[in-house]
Amino acid sequence: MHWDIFCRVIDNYGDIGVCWRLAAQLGARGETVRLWVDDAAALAWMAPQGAAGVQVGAFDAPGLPGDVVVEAFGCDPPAAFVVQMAQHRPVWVNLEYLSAEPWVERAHALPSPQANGLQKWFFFPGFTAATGGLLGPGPGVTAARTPGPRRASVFCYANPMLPRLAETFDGELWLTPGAAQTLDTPHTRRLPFTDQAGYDQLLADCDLNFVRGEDSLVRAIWAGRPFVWQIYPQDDGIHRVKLDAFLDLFLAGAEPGFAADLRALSHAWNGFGHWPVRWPDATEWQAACDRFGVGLAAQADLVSQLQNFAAGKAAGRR
Ligand code: TRH
Repeated sequence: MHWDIFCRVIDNYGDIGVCWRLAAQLGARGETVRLWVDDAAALAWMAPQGAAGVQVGAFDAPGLPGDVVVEAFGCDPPAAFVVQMAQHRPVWVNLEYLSAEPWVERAHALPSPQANGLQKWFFFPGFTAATGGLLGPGPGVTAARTPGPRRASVFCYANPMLPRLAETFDGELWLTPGAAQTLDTPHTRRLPFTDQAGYDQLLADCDLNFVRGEDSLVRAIWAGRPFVWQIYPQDDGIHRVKLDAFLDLFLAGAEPGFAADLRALSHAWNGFGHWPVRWPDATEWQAACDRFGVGLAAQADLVSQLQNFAAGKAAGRR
């Protein structure tokens, strides 16, 4: 099928990061994808090689609609394009932000009738079988860690706990560009931006990963190493609820002492508490990551679900 993906870059790299992964994974499965983005600057380092089957174009100058239109994060395709959609009648999907909150299961795949007679469908990524799933791991990541001292990668927003991390982490901190690099100690290493495959490899190559936002969280899960998540902060404070919803899922069945320690560390890293006295137990942490990753890998990934969803809706209309 021919897919049009619309992406507005609001902030940071997650909007384009998620859209690029989606586009590239669809392209790898033989779909034809046009990614319409209002700011493609980050693709220069995130995806310098491009991807098979994927073309990138300007958000406000798309061609005629193909078979499926994916509007990322409610970004509203240009009005003239929506007029064309009423004529061409593609399947129209609003790909929403990732959240572990329970209501996502109820909202996933609901219709949203539009004024021009078209139907738009909500598509919610998520961590449980009743959601749209997660963008799967990229190919080519080797799980083997290169030798060397214990190390943690750090990708974060401005974070007052960075000095506490530097004081208490026993090993090297590998800092990605941005806020993490405000830290400067003898045990830090400053990394350049890499492409997405390089970032995925970095996560597999570290003993612990500090990740942020949406896409790097999912990458950390697939990397299978212990991780701490800094959630994207929202003015209304709802991010705390979302963080806890995720921790509830991640820590289900975990040993209670370890669960309390990881929750305390996650809260501190997100500005909701004091830096804890204890690091979570490494063995329990690894076991929790393994359990969570195995469970998720057994579920249908987002691209497969989206392909099936779009094909089903297209067939239903005939
Ligand atoms: O950049 P982010 O903080 O993006 C955020 C979140 O997605 C958030 O949910 C959203 O609401 C907000 O943007 C607007 O974090 P995220 O989602 O991890 O995106 C970073 C992308 O950058 C991801 O695809 C990984 C990629 N990346 C690289 O390719 N190379 C690198 O060196 C690094 C550090 C990241």
